[in-house]
Amino acid sequence: MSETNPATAEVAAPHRYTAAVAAEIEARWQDFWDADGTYAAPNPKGDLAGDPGLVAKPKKYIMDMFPYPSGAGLHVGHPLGYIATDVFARFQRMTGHNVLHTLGFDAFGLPAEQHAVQTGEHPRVTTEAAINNMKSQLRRLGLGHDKRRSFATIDPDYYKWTQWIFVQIFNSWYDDEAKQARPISELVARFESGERAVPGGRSWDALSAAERADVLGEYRLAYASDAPVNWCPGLGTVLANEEVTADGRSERGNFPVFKAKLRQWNMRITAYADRLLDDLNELDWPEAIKLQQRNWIGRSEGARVDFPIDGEAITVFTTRQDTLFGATYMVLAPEHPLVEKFTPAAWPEGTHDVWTGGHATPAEAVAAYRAQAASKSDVERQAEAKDKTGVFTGAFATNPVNGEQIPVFIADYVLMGYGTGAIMAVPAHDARDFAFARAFELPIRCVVEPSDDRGTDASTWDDAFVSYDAKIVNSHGEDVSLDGLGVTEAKARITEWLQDKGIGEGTVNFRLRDWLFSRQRYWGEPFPIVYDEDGIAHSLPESMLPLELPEVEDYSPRTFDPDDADTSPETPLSRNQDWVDVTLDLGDGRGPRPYRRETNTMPNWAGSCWYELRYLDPHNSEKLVDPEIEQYWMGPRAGQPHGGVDLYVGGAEHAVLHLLYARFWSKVLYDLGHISSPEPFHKLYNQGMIQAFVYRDSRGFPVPAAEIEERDGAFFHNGEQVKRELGKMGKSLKNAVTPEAICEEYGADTLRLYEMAMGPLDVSRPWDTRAVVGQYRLLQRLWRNVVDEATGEVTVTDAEPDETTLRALHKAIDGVRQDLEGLRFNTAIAKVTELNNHLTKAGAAVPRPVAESLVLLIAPLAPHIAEELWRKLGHTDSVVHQDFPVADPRYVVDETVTCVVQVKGKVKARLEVSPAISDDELEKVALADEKVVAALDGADIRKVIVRAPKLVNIVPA
Ligand code: ANZ
Repeated sequence: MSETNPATAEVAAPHRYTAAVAAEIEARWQDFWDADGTYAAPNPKGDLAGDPGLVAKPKKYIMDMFPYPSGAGLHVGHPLGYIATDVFARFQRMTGHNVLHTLGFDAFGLPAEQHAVQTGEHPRVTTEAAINNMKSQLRRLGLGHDKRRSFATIDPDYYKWTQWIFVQIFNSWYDDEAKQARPISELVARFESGERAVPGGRSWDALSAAERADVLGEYRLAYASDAPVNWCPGLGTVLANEEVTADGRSERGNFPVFKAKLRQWNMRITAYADRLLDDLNELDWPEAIKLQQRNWIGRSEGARVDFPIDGEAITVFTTRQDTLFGATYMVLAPEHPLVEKFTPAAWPEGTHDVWTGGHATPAEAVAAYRAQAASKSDVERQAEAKDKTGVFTGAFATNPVNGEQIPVFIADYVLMGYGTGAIMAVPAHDARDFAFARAFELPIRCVVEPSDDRGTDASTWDDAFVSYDAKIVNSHGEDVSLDGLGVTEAKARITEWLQDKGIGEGTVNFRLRDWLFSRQRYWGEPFPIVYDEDGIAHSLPESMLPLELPEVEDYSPRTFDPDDADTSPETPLSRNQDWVDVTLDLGDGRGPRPYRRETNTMPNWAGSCWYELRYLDPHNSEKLVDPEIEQYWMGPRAGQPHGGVDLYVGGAEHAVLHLLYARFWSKVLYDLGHISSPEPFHKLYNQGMIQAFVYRDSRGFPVPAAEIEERDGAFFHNGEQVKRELGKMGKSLKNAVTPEAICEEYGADTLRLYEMAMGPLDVSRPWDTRAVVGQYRLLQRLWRNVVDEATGEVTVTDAEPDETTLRALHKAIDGVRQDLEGLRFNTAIAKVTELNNHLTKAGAAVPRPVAESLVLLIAPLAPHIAEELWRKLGHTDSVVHQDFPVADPRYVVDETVTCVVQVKGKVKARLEVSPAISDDELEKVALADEKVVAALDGADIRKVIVRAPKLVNIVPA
């Protein structure tokens, strides 16, 4: 279609769909939808109860990963997922569902706090300003959110319940027999009655309050402990492992991170390792994400084996107990508590020089090596490629299967936090042990028969032979032999033998660690915890929640010289004395007493661990969530045995932490009877990223993408040629495009269509502002098919649609329905475009039922123009709750074409086939035809020439 000069076009076509018309329509319908409550999803009860007719429908709960309200606002890359869920939600509304779709804000966090540190402005002020800015940006996109259900995690009404959940977790323990969390009071009752022995063997009555608190601390699902943590003096805070880079520095700020022991809150997520793993099977998540969760949880089946030493034992964890006869030395983590105990005063007679590291005594060698290891992160210590370092402790332990005395080393490739912190080393069959044995001239003994031609003399090998599917050799002792067994049988045999002897047992080990749950920050949820004069932690009663953040003078944690490991954290909250030291009556019968508040705050993840529940019942001040309402939206049902949100869309970067933490909290709340769904998100979908072109000048600096000129495939900025590459969109790369800019130029419906048309939703794609106009033209043609551009009158006719139009319409309906259901929005748009083009080409007034169906088809994608045209077509109720068109199957089946089949150049058969049939398919059909078979009469075929769909020519031999 030729472009007309816009100036003259306006005169000739005053009612054309233009950016100005779009702006007017969009603002008007957005106001209407808000005032009308068009997107309000009724609950079965409570203050959001409404329309029982709607509640009787099947529900769909469609959710986005909520945004952090950044001061920079949104660029066009951010709303990709929000538009997608909106299209899907609108489609579900039109196919008979009561749809819950809303969006809140994940608003605690570091950027606002850092801004506060720099400017003294309260983080709440900047955060709320950012929220308001984002809300207006999002409103302009026409997202059909139930705004009554929106909230921010910083709202005291919200974090009251985050704190309340913390209290529930604190006051529960994991009952390994029942495999579920239970109230800690039940455990106390069992200790009191003697039904369960108190660890340490004393009676519960005989313990002091502090001793009892210590015992319970070993069971609580939220507990404080002196834990080795990642202390970052440069940031003044402790970091989770995931926040530390592979080279042992802070992900944010790039400061050194040290191992230190600090009293910290932890969540016992490890108690749920098995359930977190097993329940993944029932979830409709991308396999890649499930795999990442499985790896993170890291379940290993193996054995614990005791190696006797000086009348005691060092216990190792191994997944290869079948290789016990090949263990020629042991390694303890440098921090292992038994190291001192077995380290002799002097090097034993004949100690190898390379084993001592040049130190005069074992104690000296150990101390020096420990200092060196402490400065490295776990990841660095485990790096495969690195040279293996370590030192002999001077001690020998006994290999229990053959009585051999084997030397005990410390080395940093063994981590204290995994297994037992001690290993038996089998250098012939483990790559790390092999490298270590070579470096320290230790014996290497083959016990798994190599499948290649290297032979069984391991002293001649270049690397370890690693196999789980081979025969065990060289493995017989006085009363046990594994020779000739496969790996699996050997594992079973030796485990049984160890168990019989009482020196080992089969065991399962997890890579997952407990979740470090405190931060030395201001802008987070305060802990609902106070300490009494004995230092015992008590949770606050519900009546004291929310515990609001106090005002403070200074928002910064105290930071230190980044390289000074001998420092410890000081929290911003601890500086408000009036808030910290309080007299309270906790309602526990002890009356008013002085307490000191916990001054750490919760980590960023806390607020996003349960927000899917708050959307359900957002104003409930009595309960976390009303059970009936939770059951309605989240409860288990056919195909969703663990319940959960029907569709959760967000970036793949949240594959592990957020999703794992949220799953954990759901399980605890489920165990304690507060909710009916043990999983928060039934179906998960990761949208791709919108990328953008970055233009760099000759010095490599990005120049503003908006100022680039393109000539013959080259790019210029102010006359200078620049280089183009693909990168992230954002301010720093000077290529951010705001949704407002696109809305202004074309309207929100065009922006929505463009983002959805760019490609499959889960694939990343480059933004191209110049291509947006394509979708604008689609909407202009759509408009023109319904509205006369000169008069503004509706042009549809009451004449019956012809057969080809009916076919085009019903094929579109059928395809668009399937595409929207399958989140294939790009192909849905292609089908709508095809139909629209068909109508444009037909050139005549569009029959009313066809026009109406077309408007309904595009309504989920471009809701404003659809609402406008729907009303223009004479309807008085909103397009939002109309039924989505259903295809008439008579018009969907393909018309057929006649295919001529020749044998030796003579026509032998005519077949009715689909015009879309492939050459292969057509050949098969032709060869199977009775008349063709008869004509061939068993002759061999030399050649078949196929020209689908019309001709097949068979040449017999
Ligand atoms: C002997 C052995 C022989 C091993 C062999 C492997 C191969 P996954 O599968 O990841 O659980 N290991 C145990 N604790 C360790 C620690 N704290 N630090 C470093 N390594 C540790 O790995 C289990 C294996 O990793 C264990 O099995 C142990 O080495 C090592 F041919 O024991 B194995």
